[in-house]
Amino acid sequence: MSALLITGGAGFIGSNFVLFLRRELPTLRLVVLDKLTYAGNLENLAGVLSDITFVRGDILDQGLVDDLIATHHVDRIVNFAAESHVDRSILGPRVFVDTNVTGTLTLLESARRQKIGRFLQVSTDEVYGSLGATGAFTEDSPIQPNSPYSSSKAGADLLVRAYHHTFGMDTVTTRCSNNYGPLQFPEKLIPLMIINALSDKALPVYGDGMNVRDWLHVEDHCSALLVVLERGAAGEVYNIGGNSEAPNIAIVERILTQLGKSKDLIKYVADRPGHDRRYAIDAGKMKRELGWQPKHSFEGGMQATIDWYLSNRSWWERIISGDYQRYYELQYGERS
Ligand code: NAD
Ligand code: TDX
Repeated sequence: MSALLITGGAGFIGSNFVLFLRRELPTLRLVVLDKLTYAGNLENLAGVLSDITFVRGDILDQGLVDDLIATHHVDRIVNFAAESHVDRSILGPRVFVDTNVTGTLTLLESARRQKIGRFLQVSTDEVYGSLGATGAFTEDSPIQPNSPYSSSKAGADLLVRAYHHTFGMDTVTTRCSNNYGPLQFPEKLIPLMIINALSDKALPVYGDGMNVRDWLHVEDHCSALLVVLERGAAGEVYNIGGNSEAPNIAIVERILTQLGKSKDLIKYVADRPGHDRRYAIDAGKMKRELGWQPKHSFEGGMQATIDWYLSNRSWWERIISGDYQRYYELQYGERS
């Protein structure tokens, strides 16, 4: 019987996708390959580990990927595995190219040689660069990445495109806006601010706090990915977004209000170098061609997310007690 290979399935979106598939398609065989970097957490999959095949390993390991595909009769791959944090890509870009570009190439090569049925590349709206005050990214917007992270994701997207055009591989690429929801690693804006507020620590807002992101609940991203995996057209790109734009400062204030904490905790700090001003996704193609729409409202989704972090303290307390502490010092220690 065939299986779906999910790479990066112990991270934030990947683990939500595994849990989502177990609920939606319980008979589908899942093989998860994850290196368990600082961002990968096997605890995210604790409830389903006995129902899936989990392999700790690197997407750069061609022999391992070849073996997994052959042994488990993998016929489709969804690639989440990546270095995903923009600030880390500014501190050290090399691993972003290794994992995001060369890692994707490694998967594509195994997929091509073994004639995989479909390859879904999970990409990001950040490959399009930054918007002015109006407009939204469509699938035809130029690729203009501005950070080492987004340029490495763009590099991977271009390889996926080339494998379709040159080798006739069945590939689909999704470009999603900012996700939020349960199990998000606390280096990202929303969980970082929730946890700092709960700990009465300063909330570090970059620049003037008016950079805009377009937020989508992670479960809506998962439902969109399944639709693209099953019904997307080969060689196509699909933008995924929730039509929920907000400036960062509004998100931070919302979190403080919901937690009953003082706005005095907000601390404006030095801006992120090359900080993209605004992202907004036009997800019209997903709606027109595949009938997909998000289900969560931003208000309800945020309320539920804050509640999740309140009731899952031990999950994030274990994370922030370890290696993450050293990154936090490096990233925020000297910032004024
Ligand atoms: P994450 O950092 O939480 O998880 C990444 C996972 O990949 C981790 O489990 C990690 O251990 C694993 N990984 C890293 N390097 C690996 C390697 N060499 N081999 C095998 N596994 C490896 O990231 P996320 O936020 O869940 O993002 C998942 C994907 O979605 C990424 O490709 C990201 O670019 C994309 N994306 C994320 C967002 C977002 O808002 N988080 C939005 C759009 C697209
Ligand atoms: O401490 C902070 N203070 C702050 O003001 C952090 C961590 C972030 N920010 C700002 C920077 C951004 O404008 O908040 C915004 C969101 O930042 P991140 O959570 O780091 O996300 P972003 O840089 O927008 O990228 C995210 O969305 C697209 C994901 O991390 C990527 O993986 C995804 O591709």
